[in-house]
Amino acid sequence: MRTVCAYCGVGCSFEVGERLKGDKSYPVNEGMSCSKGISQLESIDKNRLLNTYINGKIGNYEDAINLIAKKIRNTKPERIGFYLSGQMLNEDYYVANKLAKGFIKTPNIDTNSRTCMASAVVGYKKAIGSDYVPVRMEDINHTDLLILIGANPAESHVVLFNKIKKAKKNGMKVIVIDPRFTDTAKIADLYLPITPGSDIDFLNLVAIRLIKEDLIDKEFIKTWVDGFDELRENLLKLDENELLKRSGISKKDFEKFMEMLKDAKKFITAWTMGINQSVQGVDKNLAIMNLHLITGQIRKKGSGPFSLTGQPNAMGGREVGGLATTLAVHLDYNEENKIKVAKFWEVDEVCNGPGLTAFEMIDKVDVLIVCHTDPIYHLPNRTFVEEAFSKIDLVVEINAYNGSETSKFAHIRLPAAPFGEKDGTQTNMDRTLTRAIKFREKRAKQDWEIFADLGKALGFRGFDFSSSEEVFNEYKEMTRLSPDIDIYKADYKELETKPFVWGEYALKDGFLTENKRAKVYFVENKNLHEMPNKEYSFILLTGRTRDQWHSGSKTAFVKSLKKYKPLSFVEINEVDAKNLGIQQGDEVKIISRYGELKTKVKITNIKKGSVFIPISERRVNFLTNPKIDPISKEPDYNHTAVKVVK
Ligand SMILES: Nc1nc2c(c(=O)[nH]1)N[C@H]1C(S)=C(S)[C@@H](COP(=O)(O)OP(=O)(O)OC[C@H]3O[C@@H](n4cnc5c(=O)[nH]c(N)nc54)[C@H](O)[C@@H]3O)O[C@H]1N2
Ligand SMILES: Nc1nc2c(c(=O)[nH]1)N[C@H]1C(S)=C(S)[C@@H](COP(=O)(O)OP(=O)(O)OC[C@H]3O[C@@H](n4cnc5c(=O)[nH]c(N)nc54)[C@H](O)[C@@H]3O)O[C@H]1N2
Ligand code: SF4
Ligand SMILES: [Mo]
Repeated sequence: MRTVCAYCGVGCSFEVGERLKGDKSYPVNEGMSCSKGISQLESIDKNRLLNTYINGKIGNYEDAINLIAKKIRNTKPERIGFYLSGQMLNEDYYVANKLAKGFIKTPNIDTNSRTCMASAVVGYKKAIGSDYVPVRMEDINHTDLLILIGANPAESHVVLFNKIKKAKKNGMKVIVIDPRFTDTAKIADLYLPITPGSDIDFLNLVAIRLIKEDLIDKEFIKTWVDGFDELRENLLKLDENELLKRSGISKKDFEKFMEMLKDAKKFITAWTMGINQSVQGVDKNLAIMNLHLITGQIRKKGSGPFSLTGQPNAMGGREVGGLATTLAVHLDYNEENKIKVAKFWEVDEVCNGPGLTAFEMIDKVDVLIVCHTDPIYHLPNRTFVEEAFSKIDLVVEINAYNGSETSKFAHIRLPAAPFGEKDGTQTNMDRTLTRAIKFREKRAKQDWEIFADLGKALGFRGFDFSSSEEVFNEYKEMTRLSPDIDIYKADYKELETKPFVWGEYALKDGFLTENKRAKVYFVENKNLHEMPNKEYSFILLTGRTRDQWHSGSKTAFVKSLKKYKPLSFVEINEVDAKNLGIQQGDEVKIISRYGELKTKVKITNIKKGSVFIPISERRVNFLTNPKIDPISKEPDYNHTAVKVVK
């Protein structure tokens, strides 16, 4: 028996026995795995939510579904919201999306991927015409240089990191650009300690040098790229010294970077939350794409801009249509698409969209259904989020485990079947579709079954699915409507043993825009994020540790993982600590304009003026600021001004 990991976007396959083991026959992980991935047998039964709760008391599941249906009937569609998760399977996403957009007719269905990948989604759409990741993990075996900017795969994508180390042995060079000297930085050929928030300055400076030194691919630009003259003209107006100064990188290090870039015949740039989670997240993505488009480093093996997906099925969620900004299967909202989708779902019409995104919807709905995610924990500026939740008439939480922060605000709580007890498909970071296989008796309904029950209770047709396979088959048929997703070619049974990669030839005849050409955009660092000042003199960064998964609803209960990093600490630079009279292990208060928390000091090589708190510290978002990117609506979790008080 085998199944796919329910944690990160690498999407490792496991052999299931007494223990979970990396599946040797599977091309993505070739037998590799990580500590938290294989710990999932140990956590599966710990702290499970197994009862339905109605207003805090154990209740009956059918009663709860009927109560929700009644409230939905009495609420205007635009006041109803669905808050989903990049950890749901495609089948779960599909039924929820169909129910919301096709039948209840609310476009307010968004996902925690908004807090994660939204800036990359918009970046890809603007630059190459579609939310399409044009690089695969195996490309690192065919490149000369991997630039990791704002990503820490040593902790966040462990098996990919192992692949990186292997490729490095075969000659690939690695550059890491991060304000923290991370575990990833330890293997880098070059590490650039960038000032938080200044990535666009750095990337623009690189672009200027490439143009000035004639290292661009003019033929490629002529054939395939729009917007270059404007980009060039604007870039050349910028002051190189100023850009370098703002990036916080030394002249010597920068020149080393340029040398390595020049030496590389092919390069890949990979990024994650250090880029996406920003009030200028889209622009940061575009600045990366610019480099690849002006050098022609895209659409060929071993090159390209590679957004590393965080959650196991954030990609799948984007494909199905779980973002408020798309309708379904990569179709945006327009009349033609709405008619197509309505016809497919056999309804007169679908909802009008786009809908409210994650952070926007919480104070604008009367009914909110939260599934497989914990927004009270994960949204920024938690005091505001708690206030907004407490004003919603009906909050429904669907969770497999007890004790989420959101559960404290839920009027109805429904138990769900977790990893191991459910069946379906998920898409990893490089478009690989894999089967999640149920390998034990289920103790609750799978997420999609709950949405289907709600659909039936509301009297809608089209929710009589008898298995995940049936849902998958309907979904895969729907991808025939898609401009680029060819999942209709996949077979559910076959996926059990053999993954399917969609869109392998999507860029064969050009980019995914109407004129087949990509586009470059001039972007500038407008310093829109919170800046340090005299009072709040540090920038707070937040992120992952290797052995914990977000809020720790599963990993925090695993004994074997306790020997690693603690759930809560704050990293601070040695010099900053000394100036504040703080020592290793001291308890300090971290205070922002929004809230505060106490934790213990860990002295590290983090850039001076920055501190870092892992998100396994569940209270972290009492500190974070409410700024979001104006286009992608992704929060700026990484750049909040704070003070550190002993
Ligand atoms: N162990 C573990 N793995 C996970 C997860 C988990 O919870 N635990 N979660 C998964 C998910 S959902 C995601 S989204 C991914 C995230 O994966 P990553 O993005 O790799 O992880 P993070 O630690 O959030 O942030 C990456 C780095 O960005 C840096 N950074 C912060 N600000 C800036 C900046 O302004 N510029 C630059 N260049 N860098 C900056 C931080 O110092 C940090 O080292 O991980 C996935 N994998
Ligand atoms: N400060 C700060 N905040 C952040 C981030 C950051 O870097 N810094 N990162 C953001 C990002 S990228 C992400 S992805 C989010 C992640 O934030 P969340 O999605 O809120 O984090 P998780 O702990 O993964 O929540 C998953 C929930 O699903 C439940 N669950 C597990 N299995 C199942 C199942 O099969 N069915 C159902 N229904 N429930 C299940 C778990 O018990 C848990 O409560 O956090 C965001 N928030
Ligand atoms: S690397 Fe990611 S997918 Fe692989 S076992 Fe670890 S958490 Fe799971
Ligand atoms: Mo994420």
